[in-house]
Amino acid sequence: MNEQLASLKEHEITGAIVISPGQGGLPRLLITTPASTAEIYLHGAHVTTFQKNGEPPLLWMSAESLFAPGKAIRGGVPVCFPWFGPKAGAPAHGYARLTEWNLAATSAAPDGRVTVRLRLPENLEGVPYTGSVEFIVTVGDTLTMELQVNNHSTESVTFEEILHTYFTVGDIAAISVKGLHGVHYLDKVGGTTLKTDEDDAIRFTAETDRVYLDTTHTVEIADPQLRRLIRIEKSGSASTVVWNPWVAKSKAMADFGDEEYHQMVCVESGNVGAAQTTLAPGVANTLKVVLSSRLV
Ligand code: TA6
Repeated sequence: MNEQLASLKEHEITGAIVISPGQGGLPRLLITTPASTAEIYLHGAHVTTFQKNGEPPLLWMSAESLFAPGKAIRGGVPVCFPWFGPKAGAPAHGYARLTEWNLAATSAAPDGRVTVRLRLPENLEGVPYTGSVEFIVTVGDTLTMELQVNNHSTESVTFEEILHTYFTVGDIAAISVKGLHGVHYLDKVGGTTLKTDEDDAIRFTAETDRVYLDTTHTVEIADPQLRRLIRIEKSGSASTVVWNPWVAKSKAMADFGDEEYHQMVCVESGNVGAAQTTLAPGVANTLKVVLSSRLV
């Protein structure tokens, strides 16, 4: 066993957490609770799987995803930090999802819920950001994720952040996404246009890429085919992004199957664009998302 894996093994918890090489040989935590199972890779602090007992997987993963250093994992919950979207001469959605995070702590509560605390290495080469960034994942009947940024430098720091969550759906053409009625959004398909969501729910008939502005709303995904209602609650977040690549964009992504768009939708929670966060020295903030679901 290599040295890294040996030191990681100290964080295993009998019956709750097993740490072993996952896809691509990347270190992976396999989590089992009385209510669910989950997988977290140190690469990108990436939650790739969350599934409640008796339900289909809640998180969607592409069968074409790469699992390699310096490459993003396609699906699950990419942690996009300290920027969102493309950036000249830098990786899209920031470097956090391309970096191997440190495993800081693991714990199991008496009720079986498992908590994993991951820490982004500081002073990364060429990274214009100093501060501590931790990602805390709690697995149980629900999936709770908290991205905590603490500016312990002497300068203000400004960043974007989003948990770019991919959800499994039975058929994208049959689902509806509720909770954003009346909210302004930037429509990013064919340029960027400011619009207002006048519909009672979002339904999908084409590529959809929307950045909803100044919203703290809880969002629900109603899935008639899987007979499931998914609920996305958040705090410390003013932005919600809704995305499905549809046909052309699916074909254009090497790590995304041409027909996979039928079974996924992204509902992402964070602070992007004009909602970017500025922390004064010594100040911290937390982006928190709680995912729950029930069969209906
Ligand atoms: O959040 C939606 C989005 O910004 C889309 O525009 C699309 O680029 C998607 O993220 C996926 O980005 P990625 O870099 O992971 O391929």
